[in-house]
Amino acid sequence: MGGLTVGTIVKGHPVVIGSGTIREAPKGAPVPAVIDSAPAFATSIPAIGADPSLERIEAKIEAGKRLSLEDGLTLYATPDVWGVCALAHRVRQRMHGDVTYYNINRHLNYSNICALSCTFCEFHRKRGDAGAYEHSIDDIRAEARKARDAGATEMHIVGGLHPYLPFDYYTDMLRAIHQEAPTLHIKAFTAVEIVHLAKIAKQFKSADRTAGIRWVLEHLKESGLGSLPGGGAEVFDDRVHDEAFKGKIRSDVWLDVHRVSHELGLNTNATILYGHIESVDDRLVHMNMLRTAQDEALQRLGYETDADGGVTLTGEGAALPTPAMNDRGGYFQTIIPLPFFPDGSALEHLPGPSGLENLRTLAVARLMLDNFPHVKSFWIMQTLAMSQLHLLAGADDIDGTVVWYDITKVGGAGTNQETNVWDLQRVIRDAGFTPVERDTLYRRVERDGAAWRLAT
Ligand code: V47
Repeated sequence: MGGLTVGTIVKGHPVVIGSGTIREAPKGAPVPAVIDSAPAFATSIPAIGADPSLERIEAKIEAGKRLSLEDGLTLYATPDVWGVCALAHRVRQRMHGDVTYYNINRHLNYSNICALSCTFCEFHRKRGDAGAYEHSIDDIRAEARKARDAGATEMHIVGGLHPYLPFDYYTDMLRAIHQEAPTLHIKAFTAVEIVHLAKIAKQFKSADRTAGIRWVLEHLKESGLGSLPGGGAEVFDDRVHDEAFKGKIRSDVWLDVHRVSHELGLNTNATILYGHIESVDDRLVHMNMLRTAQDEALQRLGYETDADGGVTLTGEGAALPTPAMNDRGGYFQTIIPLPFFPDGSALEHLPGPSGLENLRTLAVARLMLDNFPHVKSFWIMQTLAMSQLHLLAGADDIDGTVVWYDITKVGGAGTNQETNVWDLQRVIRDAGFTPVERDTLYRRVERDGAAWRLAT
C-alpha cells in the first residue's frame, strides 16, 4: 500500500514526524513555533458528493460487500470527510435503525503499579512512587457495593501489570465482587494482563502459550469473569510496538488471548489507539487483522462466509450474533477507537489527533469492520460533545456513566469524570436517536431507579 504521511507539528520540541516515525531534528536546529509540512489529511470543505472516488465504495457498501485496504486508504485520503461519515452512518442505520445504546457502569483500576513503562501511558507507577496505589479486596468489595447500590450493570476492571500480587488476588477479587453484587457483569483484564497472570501463576510456556492463556481464562471465568475489555491492542504493528510500547504483548499474542476467550464462550471488545506514531496504513492493517479474527469467531458460531471468504454483518437484514450463541463461542462485540492523549506521557511532544481525525477514524472503523456488531464512542476520551458527533459518523453506542476513570481523562490529571443517564440520553436524543440502555452483552435493560432487569 502507498504510504500516507502523518502531519508534522511540534510543541516546543525539535522533533519531526513523517510516515508515522519519530525523527530528531538536526542538533542546533531552531525550534519553530509550528512546523507544518504536509497536513495529515486534506481539510478543505468539499461540495456534497464532490469526490467520485467514494462512488465505487458506496456501490460496494450498497451491495453489502467487504471494503479492501485500498478502499480504506481512499476513505482516509478523500477531502470529503462528511461523505465518509455519511457512508458510515448509512451502514450504522442499516444495522441499528434509530437506536443508540448506552450503559450504566463503573470503572475500577485495582492498581496502577506496572512492570512496564510504555511511552504513551501516563497511568503507570512503580511501587513507592508518589501516587502509586493497589486496592485491597475489602476496598474492591466496597466498590462493588457502591456499583450495585447505584444500579450499575457492569464493572469494568483493568490495572497495571503488578509484579508482586499473586494469582489468587485476581480470583478473590472476582469472587468478592460476585458475592457483593451477583448481577453485576464483570468485564475485566486486557489481553496483556491475562498473559501477565499466566506468568504470575507459572502457567505460561512460550512453546505453547495458548495453554497458559486458556488456564487463566478458565479460572477467571469460573470465578465470575463475564467478558474481556478491548484495551491493550494499541496498533498491531511491530515498528510502532517497539517504539511506543515495547514490553507489551505483540499483536499475535493479543489475538490469541481473544481467540481463546471466544473459544471459551466469552465475548470481548477491541480497541485501536490512534494519533501517535502510527501511520494510516498501520491503522488499516490493524482493522483488517481484527476483521479476520472476527471472521473466525463468527464461523465458529455457524455464520457462512461470502464469496470473498469473509463474514459481513452490514448487509440489509443481516442477523447480528447474540449471547444466546455463547455456548458455541464468543465474539468481538464492539470496536472502540481511542484517540491518543499526549499529556503526561513520554510522547507529550506529539499533538494528538484532531476532531476531524477522530470523526474520520471512527467512520472508517465502522466501514472497514463490517463484521463487528457495534462501534462504541468512549466519551471520556472524546468528550461528550465529540461522542454526539460520532453518532452521526457510525457509532451506535456511548460508554457509559463511568465513575473513576484513572487511565486517561480529557479534563487532565486529577479530574475523575462521570456523567449521568440524563446527559447521555439528552445527547442521544438531540442527535435524533432513541436511547436504549444495554447491559455489557448488548441486551436491553429495563430500569426502575437503581433496580434493573433484562428486557424480555
Ligand atoms: O489499553 C493508554 C489506552 C486503553 C493512553 O472494552 C490511552 O469496553 C489514549 O481499553 N491516550 C484502556 N489512550 C481503555 C480501554 C477501554 C475503554 C473503554 C471501554 C473499553 C471496552 C475499553 O487506553 C489502553 C490504551 O490503549 N490508553 N494511554 C493515552 N495516553
